[in-house]
Amino acid sequence: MKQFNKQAASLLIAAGMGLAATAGWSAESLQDVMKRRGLSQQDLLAASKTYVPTGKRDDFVAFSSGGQSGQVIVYGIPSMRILKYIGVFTPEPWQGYGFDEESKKVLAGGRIDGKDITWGDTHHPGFSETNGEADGQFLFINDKANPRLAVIDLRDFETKQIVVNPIMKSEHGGAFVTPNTEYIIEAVQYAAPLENKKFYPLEEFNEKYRGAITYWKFDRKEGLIKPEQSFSLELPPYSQDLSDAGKGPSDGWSFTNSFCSERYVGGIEKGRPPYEAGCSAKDTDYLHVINWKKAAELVAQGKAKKINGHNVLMMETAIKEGILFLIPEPKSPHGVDVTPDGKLLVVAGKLDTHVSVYSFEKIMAAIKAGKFEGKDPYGIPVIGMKDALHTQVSLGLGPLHTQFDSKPCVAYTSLYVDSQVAKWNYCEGKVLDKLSVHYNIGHLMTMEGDTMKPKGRYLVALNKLSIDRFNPVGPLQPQNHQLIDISDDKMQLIYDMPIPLGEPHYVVAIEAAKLKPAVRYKVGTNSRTDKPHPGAVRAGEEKTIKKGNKVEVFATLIRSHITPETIEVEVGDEVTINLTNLERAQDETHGFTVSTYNVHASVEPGKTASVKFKADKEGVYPYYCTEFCSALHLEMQGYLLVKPKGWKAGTKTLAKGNYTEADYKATVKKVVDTQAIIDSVVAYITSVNYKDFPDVVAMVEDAFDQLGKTKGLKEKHEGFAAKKDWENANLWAEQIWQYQVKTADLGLRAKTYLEQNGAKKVK
Ligand code: K7E
Ligand code: CUA
Repeated sequence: MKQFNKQAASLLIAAGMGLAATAGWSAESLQDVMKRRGLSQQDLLAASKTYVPTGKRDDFVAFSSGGQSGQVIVYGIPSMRILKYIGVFTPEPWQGYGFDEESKKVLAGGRIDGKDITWGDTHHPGFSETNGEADGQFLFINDKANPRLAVIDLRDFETKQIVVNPIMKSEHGGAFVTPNTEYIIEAVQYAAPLENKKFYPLEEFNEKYRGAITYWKFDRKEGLIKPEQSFSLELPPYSQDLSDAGKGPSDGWSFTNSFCSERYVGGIEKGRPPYEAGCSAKDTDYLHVINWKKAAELVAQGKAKKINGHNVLMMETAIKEGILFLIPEPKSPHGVDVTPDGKLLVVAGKLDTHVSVYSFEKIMAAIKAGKFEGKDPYGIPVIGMKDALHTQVSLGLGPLHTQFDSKPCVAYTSLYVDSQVAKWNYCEGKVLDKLSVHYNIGHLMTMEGDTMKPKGRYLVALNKLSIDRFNPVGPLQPQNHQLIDISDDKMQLIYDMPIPLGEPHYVVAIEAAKLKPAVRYKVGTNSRTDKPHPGAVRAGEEKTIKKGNKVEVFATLIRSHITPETIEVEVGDEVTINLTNLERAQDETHGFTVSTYNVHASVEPGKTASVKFKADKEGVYPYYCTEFCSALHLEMQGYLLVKPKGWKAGTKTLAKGNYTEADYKATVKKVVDTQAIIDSVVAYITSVNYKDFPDVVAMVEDAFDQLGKTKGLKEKHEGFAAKKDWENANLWAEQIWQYQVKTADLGLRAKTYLEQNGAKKVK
């Protein structure tokens, strides 16, 4: 390092940049920068609230829907730095998602009628909860276009499961979890017949088309949804929208709103007024109130009907058993949000200036007293709006979604038409503050804001249009996530973040400290099932097995070679390559691909992944590691030889290099010198309390693992030297040096880490 600084200094002097010039740069003051860049005090304050200096981390981690990309976007708050894209419904090449066999199986879970669907319209991510609080274990997200739900394990941020809704043709209101993640709620959007592939004309809309709500059973231990233990409720064709689960006093109940309870069927092409006119004609739609705990009991008692092999409680049963009620809600609403204490429900009608706050207590009282204002056309009891309302507050134009603060009674509602966030008090029903956003806000989100313990501090406005906020990139413009400081009485806009991957309808954020993702797998793990991978091998056990026309390779990856380095098959063979990454060090991922066979795997430390293809073309296909993993990364390569049928090897041998005794001696000297460096690093590491740093322990383990591989090589190169085989002598000595370089690399990294993290001398 010292040497590098000296070199750098002499380079600078050579380039004519003397000390005076350097002093000039460093003299630029904060005021100078503000002037030069045209920044105000306000800008500076905002910058200091969002800037996270190098080496520091964000307080919250956000998981955003990736909209039409079918992925999830992970970013930090307040820095708004993107941390990851998680492949969910769509292949994601970097992670090998959709290009290795393990992830293909996950995606195959999302096939509909035997067909791959390789995109998704993701809308609402939701965290798993324990006692109504986000617990950081799992994330769920829905696909509106092709009614599906996915499970992401937050131990490794990988998608583990996709399930297809058995009775819906589209869905929007997912994923919402019950307070202990007993169920994940998914509600239909556009009504259709519940039976699969059943045709009914639109004239039979009221009789044969149906809405529904599905309660997916989640098995936390296995980390999987259990379709056979899940069930649905048949609902009227009212275009059900978003849901929320009750909590605290309202636990056991769930609430779902709707927007086209007119049951209007459009047909512009036939001269009929369009859907938008017919679906907004009435002043109210219906909030659905469902007792899911009782519904689950009824299903267990066998009161459900099987539709497409799935348990469905029919409306008739739900009405008879008293578990389904409706309440009028104004007007074309978009979502229902239960307050953190579970006592109130907030509904905002897009075409009304009000938010309506309903009281769970009043709803229960009406149900208990049998006090209904009537029935809907399907016989569902309707509770009078007046009997259920707590208060109504006029907020502005186009109110959509609501989130909650850590401060009691404080809520934030998005105003789509006004392009504003309204801060208001839902207990007393008054507006507290308004802030303009850019532009046309859809959802908004506060930290853990839909749990029982919101954390306050920040709010993200998810704006549909960005218009003039960013450098132009053509007609398709990014969306704009705006960060708002909500710690004071007045909201303050502090950051604009372009989202370039799709329309993220919703995002959820969690305290970073609650997430405890692993940095490595147990060696030989299939990350998609979390079980030992049958294709895993340890160092020295690599092999290729051929049975008929099936070739299976059991390979390992470690800096900087792939074992084996040649794979020989015959044209037409079906090839499976299992790859185990033997590394233990953090972030030492290797990638793997074979030229033109459209396979790719990302093999993180400890993981085993496999790729499979038919070697249907004669020829020579290089394979290589796709992650720049080490100085000799480019050399992490090999050849797949696809030979013609019946091909016989000739007598020609591999060409030899031109090595002399002097080359060999120089290499041996290099090995001795490098060992001295390693010894000094080891002396330092063992002189301090390195065992108190788990990350360092892993690095040291890996370093010694690399060094251990030199065993026996000294005897080997000396043996060849004795026979004056300078090529083999030199190259085996060189291989020792390669292992030493990796050892030194890890050792130096460990040393730097210890120095920067205050390691203490031990006696
Ligand atoms: Cu766009 Cu929740 Cu799907 Cu509102 S949703 S904006
Ligand atoms: Cu391994 Cu590059």
